[in-house]
Amino acid sequence: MGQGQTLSAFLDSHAVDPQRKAVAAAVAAIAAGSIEISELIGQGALAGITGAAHGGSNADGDVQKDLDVKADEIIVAALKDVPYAALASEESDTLLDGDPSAPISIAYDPLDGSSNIDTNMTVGTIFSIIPNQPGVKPFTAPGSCQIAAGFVVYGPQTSLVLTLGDGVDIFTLDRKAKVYRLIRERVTVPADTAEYAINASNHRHWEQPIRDFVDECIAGSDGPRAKDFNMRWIGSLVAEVYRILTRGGVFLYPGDNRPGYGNGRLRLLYETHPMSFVMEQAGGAASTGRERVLDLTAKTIHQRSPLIMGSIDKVKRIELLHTDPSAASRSAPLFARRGLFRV
Ligand code: AFP
Repeated sequence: MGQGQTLSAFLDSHAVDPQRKAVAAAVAAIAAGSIEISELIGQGALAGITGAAHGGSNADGDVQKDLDVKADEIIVAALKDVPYAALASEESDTLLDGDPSAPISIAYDPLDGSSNIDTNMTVGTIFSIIPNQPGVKPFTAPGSCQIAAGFVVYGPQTSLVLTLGDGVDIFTLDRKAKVYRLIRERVTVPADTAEYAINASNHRHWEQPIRDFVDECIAGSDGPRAKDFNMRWIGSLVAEVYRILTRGGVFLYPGDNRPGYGNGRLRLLYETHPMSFVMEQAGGAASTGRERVLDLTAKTIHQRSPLIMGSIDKVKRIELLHTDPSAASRSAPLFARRGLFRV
């Protein structure tokens, strides 16, 4: 492989047996569909894309935006010649059946982060490819059974992050040639960094271990971690993951005590499974706080799961706070030492 190599050449080198040929065809098809989605997003209102509600809602009750539905149509059309047994889409209540004897099935979120479209922010397409076993119901295996996964980030560049089970590679769209070209090979998550991403407005809804971790970060060099941290929250999973692959850190969307958020907001089959596979393949970790996300098996297509992923040291710290609450340094109240609010 070399920098600048096209995605199709990269995939050709992978396609050495029927299942891998099907994986290569699926990735190439999703990539082709993503080029069309990228152009639509880039045109925005000029192409009638405004992020406005489409009038429908998905299985989880999320209001569907015009581009959610259009992106799903594009991906389904792109996959028409790919040998899949079933498709699971965020935008569809039920599975889309294909050829039961096909070697793979695919779960995907055609447009993640769609609430950001009208604000001209980064969105993406996420996909997970699993082996199909004739006679076995699709999507009933743990996430560790995935054979490929990745996502497209529609940002300043349109880039495809891909794992075929042997590391993570990143391709950027060459808009003139309309092909993806390899820009980063065997990507690894930087280990020790000081950045965390969480929707801090939910602080009062979190379980104690999450509060403990975030409060430690906020305490910074005045607290038990003795170092300052930085925070990001983009509201678009693909952008958070791409940043972590670039400069490390940790992303948290935990379960919380809001009604319906006991397992967080993200969906297992087409968000947390694929992102966890990518993160582990890049030398990071992905957990619910109590267990490895890739050990989870979906009971329903749109099942949610907590997601805590990124640099291993941060994920392990958060898991420790779940298993050993005494590891928390709650004894040092946030402002006591500085006397900032000393009474
Ligand atoms: P939308 O697709 O509805 O915009 O949700 C995006 C998302 O699933 C994920 O991409 C973000 O990380 C997360 O939701 C943001 O959730 P909050 O809006 O609760 O912060």
